[in-house]
Amino acid sequence: MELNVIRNTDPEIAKLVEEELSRQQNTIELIASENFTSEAVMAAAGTVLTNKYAEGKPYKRFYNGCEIVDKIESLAQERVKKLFGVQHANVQPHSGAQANMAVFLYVLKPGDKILGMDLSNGGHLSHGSPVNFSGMYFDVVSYGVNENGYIDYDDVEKIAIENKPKLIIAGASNYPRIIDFKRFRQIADKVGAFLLADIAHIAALVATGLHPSPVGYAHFITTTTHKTLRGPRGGVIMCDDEHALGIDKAVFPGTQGGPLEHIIAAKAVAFGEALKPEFKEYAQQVINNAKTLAQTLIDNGLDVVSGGTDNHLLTLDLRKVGKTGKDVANLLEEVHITANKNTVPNDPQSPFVTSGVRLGTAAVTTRGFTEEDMKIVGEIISNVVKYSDDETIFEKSKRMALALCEKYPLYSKGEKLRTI
Ligand code: DSN
Repeated sequence: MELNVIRNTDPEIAKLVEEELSRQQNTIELIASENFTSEAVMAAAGTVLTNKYAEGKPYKRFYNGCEIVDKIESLAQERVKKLFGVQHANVQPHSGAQANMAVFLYVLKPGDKILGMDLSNGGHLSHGSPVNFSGMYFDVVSYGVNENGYIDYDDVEKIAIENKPKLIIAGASNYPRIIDFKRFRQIADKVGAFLLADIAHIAALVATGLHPSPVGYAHFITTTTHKTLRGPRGGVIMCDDEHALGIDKAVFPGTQGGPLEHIIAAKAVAFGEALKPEFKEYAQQVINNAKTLAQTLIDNGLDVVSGGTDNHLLTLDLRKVGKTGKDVANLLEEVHITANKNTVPNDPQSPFVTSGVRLGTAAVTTRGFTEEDMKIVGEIISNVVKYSDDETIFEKSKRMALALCEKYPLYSKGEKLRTI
């Protein structure tokens, strides 16, 4: 990372950026929605493109001087269309929540009914949570998971038939199993609903064929670009040509002003990286690492929601050991592991305390971690959960975590960081 320019003009901010780099370097990052971009993606995000206003879309802008950013945004569109095999893509949404907001604006009127996954069962804020615009402006019904931690599609169908939503949302922030988009479409067709697939978490797995694609089933697909997909922070909406105009208008002028062309350039770089065959190896390793981590925790006598994982994440269920997600996430931070507390299905604790910790492997896999490393990570987590009062074990856990951080340096120090 090139910090000299900032250092010369704003040492205060430069120092804090350095501190954050050091925190990332010395932490095993298991927050399931985070990743480490390549240096090329990061560099693209820090270019002169940040100076350009480009309201509108490529070759149909409201301001002059857009001939270069037109080419950049078109390239980003073409690459993401190829990556997912879709007819149309809008790469302007600033985030996943804004991508969802634009889809809602296009298909819904205030007060219309939507059916999404309940936040406490693994859904996302923007899928109808009462504290989000989606829960305030629309009439929300929710589905969850059964006692085994799986989506019960018969139950989703029953709720849909009873409530006749105008939009059904398939997708989650914390669901470790394969999502059956075909079944969701059958349910949507039965009640005349549109289907939105929010693949923010599993985007890289879908792009590489390691998770079934919603293309051909969902009317709209939204994703973020910064989770498994390993791009800059941002969102994308994909759909068939018949909805292209409506979706584009819902993004601008419907919900956003000028697009962030520097971020769009970084998205284009990330899509280019994801189109390379090596990216599939990365995505497969993400899954292998998550499975190994889940199995190591289970072998150590701990519970994992749904008994394992098919994708990049899993949730440790702490009810049996009588600890809270909040406490364990804080303990993990002390031993250089970052993860977030998360509710488990039917959680007796509040969302501020929770009985679970969500663990994801996208970031550590970028760093180079393999199954052998994940076994060590699983041992550290198990020790922290089971023997948090034992000073010797706790200190040993810290040393083990730091040794892994040393083994896989980040960015300019890190030859092992996967850049493709
Ligand atoms: N907050 C993100 C996550 O952690 O899953 C989703 O937007």
